Amino acid sequence: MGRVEKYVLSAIEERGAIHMALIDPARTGPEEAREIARVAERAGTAAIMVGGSIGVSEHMVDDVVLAVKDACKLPVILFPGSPTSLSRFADAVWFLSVLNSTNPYFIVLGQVQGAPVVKRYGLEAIPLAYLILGSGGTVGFVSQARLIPYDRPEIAVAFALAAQYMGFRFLYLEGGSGAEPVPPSLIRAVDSSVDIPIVTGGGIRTPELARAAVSAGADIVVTGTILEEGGDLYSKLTAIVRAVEEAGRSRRHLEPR
Ligand code: 1GP
Repeated sequence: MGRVEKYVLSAIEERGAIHMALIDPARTGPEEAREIARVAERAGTAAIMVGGSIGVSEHMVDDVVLAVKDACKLPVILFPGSPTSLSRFADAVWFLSVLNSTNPYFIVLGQVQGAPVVKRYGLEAIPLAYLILGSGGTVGFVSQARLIPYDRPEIAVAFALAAQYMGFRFLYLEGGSGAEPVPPSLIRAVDSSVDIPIVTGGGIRTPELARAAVSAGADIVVTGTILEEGGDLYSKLTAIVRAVEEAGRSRRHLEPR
């Protein structure tokens, strides 16, 4: 296990649950990314994810990653939508497989194309099973996912178990950027069936939604869209980070901070 994965696991253990900020280089340029990273670090975000499912080139990822690295000390974890959006300047990559895609490209062939690049760039690869649920948003469309309906938790549980038995070390329950968040009842069903840490994101815009996801069993909450909307980012992020960590600590019966 690499340095970033160890950091992520120990941050979950210490804080109960953690927040990660997702920057999509197709929607956020390096200058804005620099500001988001600075604020996110101050607000208590644990790591910065960089990636997007459409319109992202390696050059765009490089520029954003370099800006983020310059602005803060948080680890940068790539969240690639394709093998052409890897950056040699990042710390790690969610080495993800869209397990419920109908197209083998998104399950394994894109990964085959990207793996030698990951090796050449010396990126730490963190194996992640990626499930797209609900309406799935753009990523569901682009990755040709057979979307798991929100009222079919048993399907999500079966995928999650398969992911764990196949050796994936993290599981991402994705509702799609800007879409309806994954329901807490579904997160709870998955959490009670598997041991690997659960990441969730898609449509989480308020501390209440973040808290509900963690209380149901999410270990990592990812937000992207709210970072792009302007306003008082520090207050927004602080409130979300606090909600995530409070819910995590109480779920794990840790002392409040
Ligand atoms: C998308 O889950 C992430 O992959 C983030 O979604 O943009 O809705 O926060 P949002």
